[in-house]
Amino acid sequence: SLTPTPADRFSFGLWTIGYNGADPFGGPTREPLDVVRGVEKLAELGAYGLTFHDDDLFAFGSTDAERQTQIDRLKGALADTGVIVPMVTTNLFSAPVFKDGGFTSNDRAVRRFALRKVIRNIDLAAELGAKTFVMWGGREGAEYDAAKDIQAALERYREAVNLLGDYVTDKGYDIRFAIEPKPNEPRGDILLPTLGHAIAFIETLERPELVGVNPEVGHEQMAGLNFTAGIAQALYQGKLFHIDLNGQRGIKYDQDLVFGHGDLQNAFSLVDLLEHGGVHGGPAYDGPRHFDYKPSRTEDDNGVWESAAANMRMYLLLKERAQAFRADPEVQAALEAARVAELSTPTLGEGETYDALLADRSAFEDFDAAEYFHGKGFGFVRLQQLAVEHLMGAR
Ligand code: GLT
Ligand code: MN
Ligand code: MN
Ligand code: MN
Repeated sequence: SLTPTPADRFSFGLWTIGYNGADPFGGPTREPLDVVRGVEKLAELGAYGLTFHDDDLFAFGSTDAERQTQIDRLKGALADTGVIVPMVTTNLFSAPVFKDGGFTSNDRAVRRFALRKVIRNIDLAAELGAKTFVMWGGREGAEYDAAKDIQAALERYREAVNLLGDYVTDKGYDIRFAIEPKPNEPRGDILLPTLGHAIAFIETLERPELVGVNPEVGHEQMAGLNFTAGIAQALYQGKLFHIDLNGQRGIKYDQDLVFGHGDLQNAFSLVDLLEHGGVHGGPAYDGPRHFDYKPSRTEDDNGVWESAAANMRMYLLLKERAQAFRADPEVQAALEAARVAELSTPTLGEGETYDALLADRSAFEDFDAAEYFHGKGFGFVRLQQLAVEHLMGAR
């Protein structure tokens, strides 16, 4: 069905539906969004979850009382609607104090403050039952090579994440961390710029099992990378803890378009992977389908909710198209002709050693590599044509 329900596990950041349209060139186009109204609207549209940064819910510098009032208002709205908070994150980028980063600022006092701010918000995440804590380090980086000792910065990043791992473990919190990569913006160059960098970094941690990634469609595409392929590697390495869905058109500033409104073919293959890429063809990922988009600056309040609904509808449409693609006998024949499943057969036989491989004349001496290819084209183009026809609704 194309009607979103909580079973679809769609979630939205409070900063997405709450984006007021301000940009580096001009002021806001919309009124601030109250969290209670946000939760009610999401419930009405069929979403199951709301996520937020501390500073989305209560302004930076709020008193304890102001902070508590907002938490209580959120809790009331959750209780009234059944909406849950699957993920929480901390804002270490908006306040001027973080202009050179939080965990990796050159200024040690800022790093200590950042850790305290995160720990305070982890306590809130646990209180609200969130299972994932996202860390997007948009200010962790530099514009100038001499200004940042990158190796020291990575060591401080590591120190911070190790400490937070100790904290949730000692507290007995059922929370895992998800690092969100981005190549640039707001910094000229951001640390852990792609999901590959992040996964390599995670392996250096004291508790790597507690830490995964939260890749965002647009962020990987800003680096010119294939998002679906990156997600496949994150899944392969057991590191896809969360996902930020949106749209991006090419290598430029972070557009945060509606999911599917950017590279539609890649969105199709992504949904196909998430829904059918599991070991037995079932879902490969069962976490929240989290939208991190920005309602365009041209839109009024009505456009905010139209675009929120559009994200979910795009996902469900793509899921429907991907199901039709998988079920089509011609697609199955094209997959067979392309020998896609053959890649799952190990290259060596069971128990075969390199000695046996070296003794196998058919693998080399008698293998006519020069002639072998004739009549053995893979037919990938035919397969792709079928995929695009399904995507277009032409089949
Ligand atoms: C910020 C960023 C997003 C991240 C958010 C999580 S903050 O809006 O642009 O991509 O997911 O901190
Ligand atoms: Mn983005
Ligand atoms: Mn973003
Ligand atoms: Mn994001």
